[in-house]
Amino acid sequence: MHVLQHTEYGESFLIKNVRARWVLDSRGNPTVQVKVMTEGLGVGVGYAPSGASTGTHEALELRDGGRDFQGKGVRNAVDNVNRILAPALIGMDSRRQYEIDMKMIEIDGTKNKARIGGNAIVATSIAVIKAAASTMEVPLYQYIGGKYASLLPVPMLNIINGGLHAGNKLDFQEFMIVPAGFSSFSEALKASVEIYGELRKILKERYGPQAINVGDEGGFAPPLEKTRDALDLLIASIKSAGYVPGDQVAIALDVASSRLYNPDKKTYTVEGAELNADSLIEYYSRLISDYPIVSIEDPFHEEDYETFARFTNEFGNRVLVVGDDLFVTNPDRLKKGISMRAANAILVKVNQVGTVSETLTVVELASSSGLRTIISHRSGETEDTFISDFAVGVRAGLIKTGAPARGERTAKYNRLLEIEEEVEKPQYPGFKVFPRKP
Ligand code: 2PG
Ligand code: MG
Repeated sequence: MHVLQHTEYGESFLIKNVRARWVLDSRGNPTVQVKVMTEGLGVGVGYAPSGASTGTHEALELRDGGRDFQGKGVRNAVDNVNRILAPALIGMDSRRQYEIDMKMIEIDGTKNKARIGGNAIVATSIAVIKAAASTMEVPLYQYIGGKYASLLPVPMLNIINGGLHAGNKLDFQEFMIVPAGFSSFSEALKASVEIYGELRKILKERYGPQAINVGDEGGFAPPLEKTRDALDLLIASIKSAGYVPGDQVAIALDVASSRLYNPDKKTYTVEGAELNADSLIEYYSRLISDYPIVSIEDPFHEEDYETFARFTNEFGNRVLVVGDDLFVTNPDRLKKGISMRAANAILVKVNQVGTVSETLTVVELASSSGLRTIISHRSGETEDTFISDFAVGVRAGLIKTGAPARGERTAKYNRLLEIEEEVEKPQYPGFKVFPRKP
């Protein structure tokens, strides 16, 4: 409403100050933090998370290179916020998220946010939306989703880490438990924590104390080599905690298969064998029959829409086929995926595309096309809990944010516990967000 803009109330939303600095992420690497203040004394703090298994088509994370921080410094990204973005945003209405995000994109001028830096832009974008919510004095999830946003997400907890996230020989990157057979988020989280505790015990007994070291996302990184050994351990831990695999707790995988792909031979290296796409489908098919698997992320490499589509056609009524590196939260790549029916779910990471507005566009596009959305952390995270509020705000129904361990992961779960208590009538969708109960 036009009138609002010119009242005192409207003026309180004007951006008064934007300030960036470097802080540390969960791997101890520098990252960008941005604080935005409004005239009405609203404050929003945003952070850039950071991936290890990044998709080729992601927004560019601007790193300084050189000797400082082994080349991982973010001085340029921080300077770009303070010197270029700040003067452009000061005086703008913090509620005009889209306008602000488009302004940053225009200033950057590249396709992948390479000049200003995807890390600089995403931290600023998140800080702006938080500052607006804070000025309005509503919780962020309500600012995004309205007064009645009350759908808590089903968590997918990565409790055995492999691939690029761990120093073991597991080919698949993530082995997740999915506590879908409960009636509330807190009960589901409680079960997950108990299963995590049982897994710790079992690993220590079988493989010794070294086996309970944790990887980047708080999951254990035991010295395993075989996918089925990891899956058997999940089943054993679920049972040992007193829960029923499949009925109460299911399993999800992130294969992150681009890393296993050999483009010259067109094969994937899995447990020492060279598998072509067909053999890999066969391999997944046996896993789906033998274990209560409800979701497989990036089963094929990031350019192979065709095999994704074949797989979704055959198994999409049994599992979520999730595009992460395939879609990189990019509207154009998602559109292509939708037209080819390449997947039935998308992993959503704000920093892959680089702004809150573009992420909202992707979520809307996915939901309106019948795809499930899973809001996701990165392997390099901070104490920021933006994604918890975002997941509730957009009614995603699913969140992936690591094991129930390490502060940067538990911060997200803790925030969801808080939201569950705060909303009037919290809902937990359980197995409804999956094609079927395994
Ligand atoms: C993934 C993510 C998060 P990264 O592949 O899904 O788990 O990992 O942040 O390293 O890309
Ligand atoms: Mg992934």
